[in-house]
Amino acid sequence: MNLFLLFSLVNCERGWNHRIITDNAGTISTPNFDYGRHNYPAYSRESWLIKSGSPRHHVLLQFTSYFAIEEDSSNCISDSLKIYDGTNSSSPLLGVYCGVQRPPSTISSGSNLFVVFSSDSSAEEIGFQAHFKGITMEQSNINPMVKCGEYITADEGVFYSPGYPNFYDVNLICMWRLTVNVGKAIQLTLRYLDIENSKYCSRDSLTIATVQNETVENGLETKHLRHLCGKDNNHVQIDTDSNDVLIIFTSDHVSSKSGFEIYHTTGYAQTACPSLTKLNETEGTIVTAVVDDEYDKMLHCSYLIEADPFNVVEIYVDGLISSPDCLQDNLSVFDGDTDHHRNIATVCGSRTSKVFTTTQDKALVVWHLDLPDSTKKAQFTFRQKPNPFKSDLVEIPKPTLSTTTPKQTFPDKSHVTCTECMHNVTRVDSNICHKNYIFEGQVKMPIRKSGDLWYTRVKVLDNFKTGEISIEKRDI
Ligand SMILES: [Ca+2]
Ligand SMILES: [Ca+2]
Repeated sequence: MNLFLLFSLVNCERGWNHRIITDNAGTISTPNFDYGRHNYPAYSRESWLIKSGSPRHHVLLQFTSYFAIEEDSSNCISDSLKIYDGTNSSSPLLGVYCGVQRPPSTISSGSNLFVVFSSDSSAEEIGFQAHFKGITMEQSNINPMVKCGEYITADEGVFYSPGYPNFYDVNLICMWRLTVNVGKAIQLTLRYLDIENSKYCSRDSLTIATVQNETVENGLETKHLRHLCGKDNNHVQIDTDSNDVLIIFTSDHVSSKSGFEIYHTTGYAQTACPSLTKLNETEGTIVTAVVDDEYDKMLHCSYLIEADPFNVVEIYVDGLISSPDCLQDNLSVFDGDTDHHRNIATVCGSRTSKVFTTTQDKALVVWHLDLPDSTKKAQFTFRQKPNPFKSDLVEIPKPTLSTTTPKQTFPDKSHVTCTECMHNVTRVDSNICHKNYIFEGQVKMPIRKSGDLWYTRVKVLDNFKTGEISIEKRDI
């Protein structure tokens, strides 16, 4: 009995087994998976972050027929498989699964899919096995008998679930990507919706998401607006703030309904650019949004350039056309990540060939137009370069001895106790890299000389960031 208790306790404390998978294709399965011959253990804590590694590739996850997870009467509380559309469990939930009905093929709207499996203390089953691979939107249609999904660039139109108004097929993944001109925002009206209903829309679902960002580093990033199933004929209107929208319809291998009809049109966006675009590449060129003459809203686009910690940012404005009045239109560069930092420059009119450099590893560039029109635009190039004021070695002032203190000589010993302590109280903040430490310090001697090395101790009186400091100066 004691032995059993001890064993349970150890298992209870088992941590999460988290994996990040960047392979283009592969297989995941529950612990001990053996094609039905073994069950997963109690207290399993497994997660997989599957990354397609490319903004063009979505993650497709397809389950084999070996699927059994303890089923309970309260929505998979005991043991469960959860699939999230993103990088972690804060991302939108696509489904929660237990029992013996295997999940539908699942696709990420962006470049990442997060899969979590957990089991409780009793009643284990054979678990699951699923194959994953990175696929493009063109490859996403997994049912060769059904044509579905397409790129749409028209400002207005209608599209339907396959076979509408007849029942849609089983085993579908259909993706529509609607892209219109910058400055416009896509509006959707769900004229008809009848999709097999399930908790969390885990079986059949319609997902509507906007494309937020496409970078080599982070892949395709999306934001869910809706994850729908069930019946709704109220002509729900969804006003996105984006000119780039993804709509994904998936169905599992049983039970169909008559699907959906979506009308799409465009309005003008509140702003023709995202409120904040983050840029962390080594260098790049940005051309701000060009709007058409009908666009009549204020334009305010912010670009945050994040350099490596030992770099600063150089910004080269080589194309600017705006009103000559900087109060109406301007391009502003700030020495930090917000507009509360020092304003390095504000330019307007027709200017070329201006170079600005930050003193920090972040720069904020803001492009503001009170009255945009199609002639106004800005172009700038950013580039990271080493911070000339920053190195691994922290410089401190050479200690000076007060005239009342006799000059010390250091015996040839590794440890020296000065007969008379030397003190040098000084502010050292101007000699310390601001990024790492913000403090006022009191440099306290004694200094110990060992070979060419001098050491000093710093007592931090008032620091704003936690951490320790050790100061070393060579070759004094
Ligand atoms: Ca269980
Ligand atoms: Ca279904």
